[in-house]
Order: sequence, then C-alpha cells, then structure tokens
Amino acid sequence: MEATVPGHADTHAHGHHGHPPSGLMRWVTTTNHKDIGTMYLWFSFAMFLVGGMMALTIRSELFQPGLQILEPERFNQMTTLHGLIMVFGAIMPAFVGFANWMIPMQIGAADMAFGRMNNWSFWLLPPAATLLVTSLFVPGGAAAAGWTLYAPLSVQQGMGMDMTIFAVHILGMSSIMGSINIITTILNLRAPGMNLMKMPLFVWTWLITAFLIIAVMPVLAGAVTMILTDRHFGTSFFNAAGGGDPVLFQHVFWFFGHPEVYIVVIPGFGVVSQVVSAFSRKPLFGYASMVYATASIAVLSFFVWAHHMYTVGMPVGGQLYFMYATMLIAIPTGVKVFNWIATMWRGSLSFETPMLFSLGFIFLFTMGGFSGLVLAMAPVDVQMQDTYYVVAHFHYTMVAGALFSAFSATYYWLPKWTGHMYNEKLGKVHFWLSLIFFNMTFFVQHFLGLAGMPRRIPDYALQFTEFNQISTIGAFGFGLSQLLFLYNIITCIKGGPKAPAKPWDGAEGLEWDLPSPAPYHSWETQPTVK
Ligand code: CU1
Repeated sequence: MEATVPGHADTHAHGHHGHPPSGLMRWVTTTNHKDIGTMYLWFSFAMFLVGGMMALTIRSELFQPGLQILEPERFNQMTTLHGLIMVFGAIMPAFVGFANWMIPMQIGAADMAFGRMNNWSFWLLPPAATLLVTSLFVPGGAAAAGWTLYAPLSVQQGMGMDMTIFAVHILGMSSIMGSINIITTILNLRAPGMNLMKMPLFVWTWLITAFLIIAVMPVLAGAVTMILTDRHFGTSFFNAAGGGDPVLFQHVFWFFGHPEVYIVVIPGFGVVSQVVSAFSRKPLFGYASMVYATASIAVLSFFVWAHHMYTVGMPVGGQLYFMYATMLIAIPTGVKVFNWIATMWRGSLSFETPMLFSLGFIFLFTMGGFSGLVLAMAPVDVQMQDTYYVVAHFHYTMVAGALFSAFSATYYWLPKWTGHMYNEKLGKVHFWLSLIFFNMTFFVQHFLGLAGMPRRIPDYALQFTEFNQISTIGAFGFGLSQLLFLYNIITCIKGGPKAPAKPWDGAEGLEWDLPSPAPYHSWETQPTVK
C-alpha cells in the first residue's frame, strides 16, 4: 500500500503536474536528498582529483632542489589553490554529501527540511570551483598568498585574488545554507521517540558541525571582504601605511580557521564512531561522553586561534594562554579515542575496508594530534613555524583524518546507496596502499621540518633532497592508489554482487532498517508555481 502524506495526495511520480524532468534537468532541478547527496559526493571526488593534481605538481617541483617546472609565483598559486580546493571543494562537500544521504535516513525523516535550498546549496559549488580554477588563467594568475590569504600580500596581488574572494563568498553561502538545512532537519524532523540523546553519532557530530559553520563562515566572509575593500575601496584595515594592522587579518582569519579544522574533521568522528561500533558488533562505548566530548571540542575551538600566530610578537602572557587552552583540547579528544578503543574491547571484530579506514583514522589522527600538541607549545613552535613539520602535522589530521573517514563512510554505506557490494579485496588493497603511501609522503616531512625546511618555497638546500624525493614518490603512489577507489566505486554502481539488507552483520545503525528505494525525483512533492 502506498502511504500518502496529508495535504500531499497528488504527489505520485505521474501526478497532474506532468512528468518529472529527466536527463540533465533532473539533476539541475532535483530536491531529493539522495540525488543531491550523490551530486555532492561526485563533485567532491572531482575536486579531490583537481586538488590532487595540484599537490602532485607541487611535489614534482620539490623532487629536486632548484627550480624545474614552476616559477615561484606559480608554485605559490598551486599551494593556495590546493589548500582552498581540498578544504572547500573536496572535504566539506564530501561530508555534506554524506549528511544529505544519511541524516534523513538516520532520524527517520522523508527528506531534508528545505529541498529547494538544498538544491541551491549544491549548485553554488560549481561556479565557485570554476572561479577558483580559472583564476589561474587571468593576468598575474591565481592568489599566491597561501590558502590563508594573509594580508598584506593578498591586498597587493592581481585580480586572481578578487576571483578567490568571490569564490570564498559563494562557498560560504553554500555551506551556511547547508548548515541551516541540517540543523532544521535534525531539530524538527526526527521520528517520534528519537530524542537528542538517541540520535546516531553521525547525526550528532553534524549537528555540532553545522553550528560551527554558521558561527565562523561569516567571519571568513568578513575577513576577505575587508581585503576586498582594502584592495579597491580605499580602506586600510590591514594596511599599516593607512593606520591598519596586517596582524589583524591573521586574528580574524584564524578565528574562522581553527574552528574550520574541526568543521572538517568532526563529522568524520561521527562516521568512525558508527563504523567501529558496527564492526565490533557492540553498541558504542560511552555514547553520552562522546556527545559531550564533541561539543567540548567545538566550544574550545573558538578560544585557541592564536596558536597559529605565536611568532607575530604577542606578549608571553598571550602565548601561555593560547598554549594551555590548545592543550586542553587533548582531553576531550582523548575521551573519544578511549571510547573507540573501549568499543572494540572484547568485541566480535572483523576488518572489512570501512573498519580498516576507521582504524587507520584513529591511529593516524592520534599521531596528528600528538604533533599538534608539540606545535601547541609556544617555545617549540617558534622553531617550527612555517616549516614542513606543520605541513606534516595538518596533513595527518586532514588526509588521515578527514579523507580516511570519508573513505570509511563511502565503503560502509555504499551497499546501502547502490544495493550492490564493492570488491572487498580491491578495497583492502586501496586501504593498505593509501596507508603506506600516505606515511611515505608525510612522515618524512616531520624530519624536513625539524631540520628547518620552510614551507611554500619551491627551492631548498641540498641536504633536504632525499626526504623530499621519498615524499614525492609517496605522493604519486597515493594519487595513483585513488584510481583503484574510483574503479571500485564505478564497478559497484554498475552492478557488483547484490548487497544484503544488513551487509555488515552487526550493530548497524537505524539507517539500515529503513527501506532505501532508488532515488526518485521529488520535484512534484514541492509546491509548484501555478
Ligand atoms: Cu588551530
């Protein structure tokens, strides 16, 4: 029997409003959370490849000392775009894609709260990405101030910087609207009986993340707008000659930037919590403490921003405050790692690809956390600021953190999305190659940084050669390994073996109990203009 929603009796696929659009128009006009989630995920993967090509260009230049393939200006444009594209084009859209697909199913809602805003949130992304990438081809090229767009350099550069500013504004609009949608969906559309402390961890972590996004994306928008008015409208926010202060930009940027690193990784905490529980065949250990730990991390993330700025000349009292505040975050993070391990303790463990990526996440993200503790110490950071040690540190949190948890989520939910199983053997090969090549790329960068190699410089002293060559070979290995992932996904979608309703034979979450028909077009469930 077909369920009818009161007031929406004429919402069948072939109702009185004509046929739903097909082909390209279906994707352009869709309001269905699964369609939109799918678009987010493919967009994210495309950006992952674009940002990855830029990373490989950077690593190619760094294979040897001296200048080989890039002018210094181009090199800096590559680091800028690689960072912006990976953060705003690849990782954030990937997790908004997972949110679209899974949050309605995990809370028992029919769809996201605002279907059309959801559509718009997605379709803002391709123009923003186009602006970023095509900024390479304008006179002067893309912004070369690094992804942090520090003033005064960003005030002085060519029009590629204006395109970057506009792109950041659009990306901010997209993620703010996405967050409004996620918060409204979670707070209003939960199935009866699902109170907040019964929600799956992925839902909880996204609820917290969405508040972070709404709090800090406007701060970034403000920062780049001030750059824009300094560039074109005669203000001097960051121009010392006009009475401004370039360090002010760093304060505003990092007030956004530090919470942003948690925006990138907190939904991954949710994924790992659910995957570890499913593959341990046990409920998550310490559910409530997990929620409170995540919320504590989010709150603390607003009070530590100047740990990125120990060397700007702040007073020792300021350094001490930001040092201890930063170290405080290790406590809720430790609670989470403890809970994941306690969940596995005496569980009935199995090690399929999603679990492998989650375990890789826990181990490597913890390493990134430890190098973060090292960098948090002001006297140590003075030595490490702007060296490859920092690059190594944040790639352990961004790649082994956010990216590995995104891989874990993809393999975990792929049978739910497609009705098919992926190739498990190939998935495991993808994991092990990714793990080995990731460490080959980034572990050696700790040594480079400790030895004093600066970041964002295309040339280096001879003694850094060997570690750089190891890193570059690792990066190409890592990049090529991702083609296995792409191949596995495509063959799964095109008809891998049929997936059982609960493929993981364990503590799968609520979403696995709900029927998951192929995405239908929900155009006609929306009010239409008469
Ligand atoms: Cu930070």
